[in-house]
Amino acid sequence: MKETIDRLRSEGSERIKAAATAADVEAVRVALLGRKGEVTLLLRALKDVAADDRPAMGSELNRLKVDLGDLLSVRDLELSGGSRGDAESFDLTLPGTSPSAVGTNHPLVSVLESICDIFYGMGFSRGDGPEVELDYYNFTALNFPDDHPARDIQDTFYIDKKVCLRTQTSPVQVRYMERIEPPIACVFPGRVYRNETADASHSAEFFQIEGLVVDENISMADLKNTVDTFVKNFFGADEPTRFRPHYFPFTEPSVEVDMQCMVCRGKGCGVCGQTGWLEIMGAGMVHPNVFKAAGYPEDKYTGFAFGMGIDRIAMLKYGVGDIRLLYENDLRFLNQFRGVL
Ligand code: 2NL
Repeated sequence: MKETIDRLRSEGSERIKAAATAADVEAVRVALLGRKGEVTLLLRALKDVAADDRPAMGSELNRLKVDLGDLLSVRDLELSGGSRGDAESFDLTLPGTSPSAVGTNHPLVSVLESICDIFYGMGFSRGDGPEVELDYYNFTALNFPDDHPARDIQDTFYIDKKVCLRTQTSPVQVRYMERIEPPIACVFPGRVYRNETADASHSAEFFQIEGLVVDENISMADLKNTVDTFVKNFFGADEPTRFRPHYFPFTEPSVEVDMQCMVCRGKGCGVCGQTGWLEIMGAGMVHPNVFKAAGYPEDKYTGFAFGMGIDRIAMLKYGVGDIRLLYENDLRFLNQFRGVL
């Protein structure tokens, strides 16, 4: 049997070397190692070898089988254009291929975080709460009368009679005041929902950030200074701001805050609708009824609150003309913010 093994080793490797196509290699594999191949038959004949010689013959035969298998694989690789033995084709010191699509923050998230950073700089902390909210916290505690139009199912998404998707982040602040005594300075960013048909400036979901400052002797002057500091830090220039009287159920007095248009510097242009001013937020002094709902003692505290749409702020700063672009996740849009924000 030893001679047969030696013959198969030399003949076998010659036949493998001579194989000129992948089909040739496969034919030699079948002839040597297939079910009726010469090596296979020899392995089967092992049982007839004298018991003393069997272990040595067995291991010799197995080695032959492995070696021929290796030669067949190498020949196969050579014929398909690869080369297993060519160490120079691998340079382990080359840098790896970098992944082509690493995720980034969405521009709205980047804007949200940079707005928060500015308020942290003024000593604010940050609060968070549920998006599915009791109508008590979303409306009643905020001094909305029972017949206020915002409560209508045409404006608000209801889960059932008493539960809705929050339409602003103010309910989080009522929950916060229930738990925490003044002094308070806190911002509350988050997603809010309104039952609205989407167009270039409306979306049924959008992001808002509200701020709340409560202590003894907080005044409208504190509000004005906070707003100006924010505008200076976020928009980067000394754009003046102005307060216009307004109405909200949860503040009294209430204002809308404008900043001078940073495109035309107040002269009037397409961005500001020829007015020279851009509305950036609503604000006011917290209504006593809201303090009452939160359980604060009467007449002890005053406070200001403000709310702004993060989408609108992001659109103003980056010249985005349609809010829907912020929710469609079209990479041609999103990739323009890569590394910019
Ligand atoms: C807007 C107006 C505003 C508030 C939000 C607030 C919260 C509490 C009490 C009083 Cl708990 N006020 N928030 C105040 C004024 C305006 O948002 O136009 N947002 C986009």
